[in-house]
Amino acid sequence: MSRLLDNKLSRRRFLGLSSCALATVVVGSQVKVLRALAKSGEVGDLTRLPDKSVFTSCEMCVNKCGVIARVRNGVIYKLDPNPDYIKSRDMLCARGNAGIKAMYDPDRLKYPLIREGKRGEGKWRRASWEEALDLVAKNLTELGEKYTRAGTMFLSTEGFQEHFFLMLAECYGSPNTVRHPTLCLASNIQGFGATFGTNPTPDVLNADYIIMSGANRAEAFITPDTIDLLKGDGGRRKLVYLDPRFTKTSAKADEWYPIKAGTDMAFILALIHVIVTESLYDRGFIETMTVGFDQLAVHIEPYTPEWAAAECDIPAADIRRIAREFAAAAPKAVYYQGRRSSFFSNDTQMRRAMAILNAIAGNWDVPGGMIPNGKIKLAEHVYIAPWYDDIPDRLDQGSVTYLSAKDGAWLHFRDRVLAAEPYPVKGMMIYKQNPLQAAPNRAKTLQMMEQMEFICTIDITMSDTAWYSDVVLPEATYLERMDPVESLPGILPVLSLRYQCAEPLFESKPNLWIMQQIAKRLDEEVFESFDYTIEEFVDHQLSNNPAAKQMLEEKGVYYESPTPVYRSSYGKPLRTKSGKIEIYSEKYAENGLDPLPVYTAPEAPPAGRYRLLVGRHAYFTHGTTQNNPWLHDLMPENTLWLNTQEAKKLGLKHGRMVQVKSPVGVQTLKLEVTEKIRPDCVYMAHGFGVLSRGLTNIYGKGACDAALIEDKACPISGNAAMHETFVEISPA
Ligand SMILES: Nc1nc2c(c(=O)[nH]1)N[C@H]1C(S)=C(S)[C@@H](COP(=O)(O)OP(=O)(O)OC[C@H]3O[C@@H](n4cnc5c(=O)[nH]c(N)nc54)[C@H](O)[C@@H]3O)O[C@H]1N2
Ligand SMILES: Nc1nc2c(c(=O)[nH]1)N[C@H]1C(S)=C(S)[C@@H](COP(=O)(O)OP(=O)(O)OC[C@H]3O[C@@H](n4cnc5c(=O)[nH]c(N)nc54)[C@H](O)[C@@H]3O)O[C@H]1N2
Ligand code: SF4
Ligand SMILES: [Mo]
Repeated sequence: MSRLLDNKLSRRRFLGLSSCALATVVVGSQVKVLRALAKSGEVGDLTRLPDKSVFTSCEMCVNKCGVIARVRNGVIYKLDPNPDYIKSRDMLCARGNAGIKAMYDPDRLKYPLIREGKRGEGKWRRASWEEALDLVAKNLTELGEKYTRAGTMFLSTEGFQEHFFLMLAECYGSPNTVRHPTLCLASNIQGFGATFGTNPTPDVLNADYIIMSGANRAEAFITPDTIDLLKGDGGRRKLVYLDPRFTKTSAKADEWYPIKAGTDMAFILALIHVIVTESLYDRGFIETMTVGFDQLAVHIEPYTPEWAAAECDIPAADIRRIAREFAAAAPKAVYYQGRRSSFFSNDTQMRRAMAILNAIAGNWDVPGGMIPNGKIKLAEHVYIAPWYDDIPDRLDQGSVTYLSAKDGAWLHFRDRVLAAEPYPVKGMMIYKQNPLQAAPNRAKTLQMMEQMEFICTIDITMSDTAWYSDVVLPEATYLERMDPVESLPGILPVLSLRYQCAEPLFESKPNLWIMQQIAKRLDEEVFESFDYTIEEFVDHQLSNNPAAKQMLEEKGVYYESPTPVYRSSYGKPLRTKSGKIEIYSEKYAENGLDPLPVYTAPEAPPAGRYRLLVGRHAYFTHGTTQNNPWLHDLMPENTLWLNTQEAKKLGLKHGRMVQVKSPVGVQTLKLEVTEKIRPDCVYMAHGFGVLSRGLTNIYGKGACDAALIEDKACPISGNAAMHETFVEISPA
């Protein structure tokens, strides 16, 4: 039989499952996956030429690399990179290759399921789509009557079919969409947005000097451009890297500083101090393109390198030298902001400091600088959402200074649900989000879910969140769907199209179909907005661009220029209040916020406790790929990184089980004694310690960071502050 399945055929696992009746009902039997595949034929001799090659795009992480699926007899036997796809070109990372196993995974969701026992007990009944969808529509209708339509929240995370889910929320009439940005990058969007009017992308391949802090690019952007970047370009480009941990990026950097966590702003303000006091900035650029430099010059006076050195554990001489080198390389010099900014509660102001340093280097929209993202336009999807008179404001309205009406503020929203303030929310519709792993303080998320009258999750696996739902609907995986065209922004913006590579296995269905079926049951008027096929939808999206349609068909990707276009923002007002780059933010001053970033030191870990850090691991995407059979084999569980000297002090040996206790939870996992982390921090990879017995590879393995992290947040953007939790470690 094919390599696609051999992983699951080990006798141990097979027996393990068949001896557990509950799990068998949930995940279906392994034999059924084999049968489904057998029906579509053997994979056969892999040396023969493939029958069919289909363009798609990887859904294993946000990067969306270009993929060509090789298909024989209806079975996908290999995923290859699409060489025409500029960013990913000739490679797919480990997760991208393992995408095939997301489809041929015995643990995948196969049928609609309806909960039988208590929530989280794991007793499920296989249901027909008809019955499951009727139940969803009935609950949505009843909840709407009881609590208004705002009484149901719609949680979702980026994905090519997310549009239809957000449309359902709007057409149903709930303002309460709660998306991932406040667990991810909301402070970056806010901090850079307040300065440049947008969150730009660093042009790393053309930069001569890069300072990267709070971003582990070698494990978060595992693409050829990262490899080009890390190769160092014959010594032309210098990479200075700041991370309390020694990561894969540290290994490739020219200089690595194990900065004290939470003090990046001190380092940045000191760089600005040197550049301003030594007049190393770009005067002409500052005069024509920015506002507020004079206020900055006064503001940074106290922030000397000597002061910063004591804060962030980086020698003053190095800070001074790095500032001079950065300024000398400018404008081909960038302070790289990364993507995730859910670190500390001062995150938005810290990102402002990053943006200001970039601005005074004059690196705006030039080669090697900070480039505003281009985006290729698609024909707009116009639909009419019904109007309901009784819909209140968002539940989290007013909870943070700058609330995104589309994304909400995740942790604030949860607090208001728990307080039923200002109104009750009793229904949850969830698409492609797994808050029981992703949102800090898992106990609180469970509490929120417990008080819900109805929870429906649409997923491809039995995630922890699905496990605690009432109805679970199986979406077809990305390889089994045609998806809408996605316009991916960036320095090299592209259009990406996912063609269907294989028939959906079992009874899984694409999200568009699921949304259509729910809409139809809710209201004929609502259904009108969903009444098209995916092919018709794609044709409409491309109706203003026949060249794009042709190139997508021929190459699986469309771009207008294969090389970056610079200076397109010059001569036009930026999307800030003044139309210029705002070093000093009037907007912030008017809102009672510091108009220039003011440093406050993070709380130090109390004696005997350690700061818990989270961050990317190259094999895994968030809490979603740990159970994937191929990736699971690479790393079957997570460990707690603890510095050697601290382990000695605690008398704890490498490999022993330890208990990790925070103010909100306790977890147990294996200790990894290592020099790769500062003595005041500990780290664990994300996505283990699951609650769901439907994830048979990882259930019972490792520990869950979300169960330990306290729910603190940035008051400006609402972004979660995931690195402000201190933990105690003791023998388990
Ligand atoms: N402790 C901790 N928490 C974190 C982070 C961290 O590093 N540590 N990272 C944060 C960041 S940056 C982010 S962006 C968020 C991400 O967290 P989430 O927004 O929850 O996203 P994922 O964890 O990717 O979960 C997505 C869910 O979608 C499912 N899924 C995958 N593909 C499909 C599909 O095609 N269709 C459907 N319907 N479902 C699918 C997966 O099985 C999974 O259950 O987590 C944040 N939370
Ligand atoms: N392999 C993989 N790639 C991914 C993802 C994934 O889950 N897996 N998720 C994608 C998503 S949604 C996102 S948002 C991005 C996130 O990717 P990145 O933006 O690179 O962010 P992280 O890896 O979460 O965190 C970066 C590093 O910050 C370090 N750090 C912690 N505290 C501090 C501090 O105070 N100062 C400094 N200087 N460093 C600190 C951590 O140790 C960590 O190594 O990755 C994307 N790519
Ligand atoms: S980086 Fe890896 S997982 Fe992410 S889209 Fe590319 S191939 Fe897929
Ligand atoms: Mo993210």
